Amino acid sequence: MKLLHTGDWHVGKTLRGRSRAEEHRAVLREVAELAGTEAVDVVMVAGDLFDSASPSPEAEAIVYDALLQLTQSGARVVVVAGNHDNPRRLLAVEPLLALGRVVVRPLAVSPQEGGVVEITSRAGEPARIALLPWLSQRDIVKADELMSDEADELSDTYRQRAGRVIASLTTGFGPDSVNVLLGHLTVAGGQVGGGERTAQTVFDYYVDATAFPSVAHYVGLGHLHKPQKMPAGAPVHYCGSPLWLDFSDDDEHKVTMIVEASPGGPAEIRAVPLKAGRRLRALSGTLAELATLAGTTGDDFLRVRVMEEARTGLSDVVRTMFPEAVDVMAAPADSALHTRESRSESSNPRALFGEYLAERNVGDERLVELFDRLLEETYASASA
Ligand SMILES: [Mn+2]
Repeated sequence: MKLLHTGDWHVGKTLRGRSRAEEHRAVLREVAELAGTEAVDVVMVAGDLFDSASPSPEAEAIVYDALLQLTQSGARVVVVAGNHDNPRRLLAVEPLLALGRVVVRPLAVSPQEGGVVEITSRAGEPARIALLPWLSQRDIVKADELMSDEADELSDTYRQRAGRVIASLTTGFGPDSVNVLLGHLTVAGGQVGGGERTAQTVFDYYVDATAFPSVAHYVGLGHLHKPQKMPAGAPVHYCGSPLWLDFSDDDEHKVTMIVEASPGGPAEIRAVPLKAGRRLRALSGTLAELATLAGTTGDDFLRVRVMEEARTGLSDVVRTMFPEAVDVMAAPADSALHTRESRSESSNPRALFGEYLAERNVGDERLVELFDRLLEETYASASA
C-alpha cells in the first residue's frame, strides 16, 4: 500500500495583494505528477485546502481541478477539512466529489458513518483510513463550559475529548490491514512554520502525541506549516504547506510525504522535495551589504530590512536592487513578527521582555523598571 500525504494548500492566499494562483496551480500539478510516477494507491489531503471560508471562484477552480488531477493518477483521494475550510461548503460538494473518487470529511463522524474508510490497494492490500477533520473548541466543548471555565480547564477538556475521538476512530485498527489516520490538529510540542492562525495553534487547542495508537502505520497531519515528525509511539508527521506562506517560514524545502506500508510491518516514510513554489525569505543588512546580494535571490519573495535610518526614497532604492521585495523596512524595524517564533515558550512577561531587550541589544535598567511598574499597574487593575 502506497500513500501520498499533502495538505495546508491554502489556495487563495495572497501575499500583500500579489496572487499566488500560478504557484498553486504549478505546485499542485507537481504533487499530482508525483502521485502518478509513484503509482500511489491513496492520496491524503490533510485540510486547509482553501485559505478562506468563502473562497473565490478562481480558488475553487484550482482546488477542484487539483483533486481531479490527483484521481487521474489512479489513486483514491481522501480529504479532511481544516480550520480554514468551510465545512458546509465542502458538505455541499461532497456527493459530486464522491463521483470523482474523492472522499471528503468536512465534519468528524463515527467510524460507522464514514469516519473510517476502507481502501484496497492495487496489489490487494487492505487499509483502514481514519478521517479526523478539524475539531473546533466550540464543537467539542459545550457552550456553558466555554462561558464558565478557566482557559486551562478548557484546554484540558479539549485534549481529553479529542483524545477520545481519536480512540474511537482508531478502535478498529488491527494486524490485518494498513492503519492510517489523517487529521487536521495540533500535537503538543509542534513547531509553527508561518501563516497559521495563532489563536488556533499552540496554546489552546492541542492533543497529546500519546493519543495516537502504536498500531497506526502512519498518522498524517495538517495544521502546522513546517514539515516535521512528532515524537510519538507511532510515526506522526506533518507534511507542511506546499508553498512558503510566511516570512518566518525558514524551511529549505517544501515537501510531499510518500509512505509505503503493509499489514504487520513498519511503514517506510520519505519526504519528497517540491520545486514549484517561490521561496519567502527575509534579508537584512546595510545598503552596502544588501547591494552584494542584488541579483542572487532569483524569484524569491523578499522581506528586506535595511539597517539605516528611515528616509524618503530608501524603499525605492531597495526595490530597484530587489524587484521581488514585498516588504521593505528601515531599522530599527519592528522585529516582533520575525522573532516571535524564536523566543522561548515562556509566558512570563518579564522573561519575554528581557529576551526582547537582549535581541535588540538594549541594556537599560530604567526600561526594566518602567516595564515592572506598568506590569504591576496592569495586574492591579485586572484584579480590581
Ligand atoms: Mn493551515
